[in-house]
Amino acid sequence: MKLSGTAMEYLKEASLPSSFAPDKYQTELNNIIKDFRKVEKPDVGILGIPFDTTSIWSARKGSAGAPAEVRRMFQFLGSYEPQINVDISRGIDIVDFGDIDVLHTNVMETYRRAEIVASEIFQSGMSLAVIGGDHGNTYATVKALCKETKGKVGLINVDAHPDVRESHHGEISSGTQFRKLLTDIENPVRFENFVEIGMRGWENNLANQKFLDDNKIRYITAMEFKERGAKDVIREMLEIVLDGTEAAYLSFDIDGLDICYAPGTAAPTPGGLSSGDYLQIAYEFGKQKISRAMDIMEISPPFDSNNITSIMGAYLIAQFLGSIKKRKSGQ
Ligand SMILES: [Mn+2]
Repeated sequence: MKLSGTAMEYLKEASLPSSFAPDKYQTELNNIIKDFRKVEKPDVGILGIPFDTTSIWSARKGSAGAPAEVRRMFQFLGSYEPQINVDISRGIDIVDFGDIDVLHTNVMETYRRAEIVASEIFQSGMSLAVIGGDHGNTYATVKALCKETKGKVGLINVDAHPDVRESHHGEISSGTQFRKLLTDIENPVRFENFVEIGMRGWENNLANQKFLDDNKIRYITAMEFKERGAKDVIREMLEIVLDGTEAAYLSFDIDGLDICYAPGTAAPTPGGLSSGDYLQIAYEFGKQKISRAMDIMEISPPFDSNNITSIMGAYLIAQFLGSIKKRKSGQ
């Protein structure tokens, strides 16, 4: 596929590691993902945003390194998942767009670049998996989808935190993006099409809670998730995001996972969802006809332990790819 000269100017090439154990019966994920310029009409693409300038948890920054580290973990993945019986080695065209050429000293210019590239990708009709970066980057990519659909976007945030703070000194950060997407852009997401899942923990504050309550935003705490179970919560989640919308977007802050599944993040939080819960959410979401994008934010490799958090990122990408294959093949 072709992107405009402007979009090409804002992209940097990213590399995938080569295969480690050739086996004629095993197709590795890295050998399935193609350069976007070489596939005419891809089904789904991967885009990195290596940018963590707006991280409000500055003591544990490092998510700018996540796109490279998550891609590095692709080398451990093949093409088939027995639980969902999906093989992505054929019947689906997957491409890598590389990374946004970010400017670490200029937040709004970086978001502008990400928005331009994401807009062109969405205009082509394909789906997109984004690897951040701090969670502030979600502002740019959701904004692109809102523009494309005049705000008819269903939005899910799986996160320990609601990220609906008021802007810090008027500026956006990794704690303000959802409030801005709901109240402060040209074609905002409607409150009734937004749901937050996994909220918990002592990093939170009452002012944000009041914003959710005042605007009747549906949030499902980690405790409620565990009491009801994944299946029931996912059913409600889909009802909210598919109601009168044209596109749906799933945003994962990796800290929605329990601290034991995601130590490598800015705000590791006890009492959270399991890795299986995350995979189930990604899969059930991706199977929906109007699911257009998923992002994985806040993986911070410098604070990771044995690559646990980065492997989880790679798994979520693979799961999303698998769900799109399933949708495509009508299985
Ligand atoms: Mn969070």
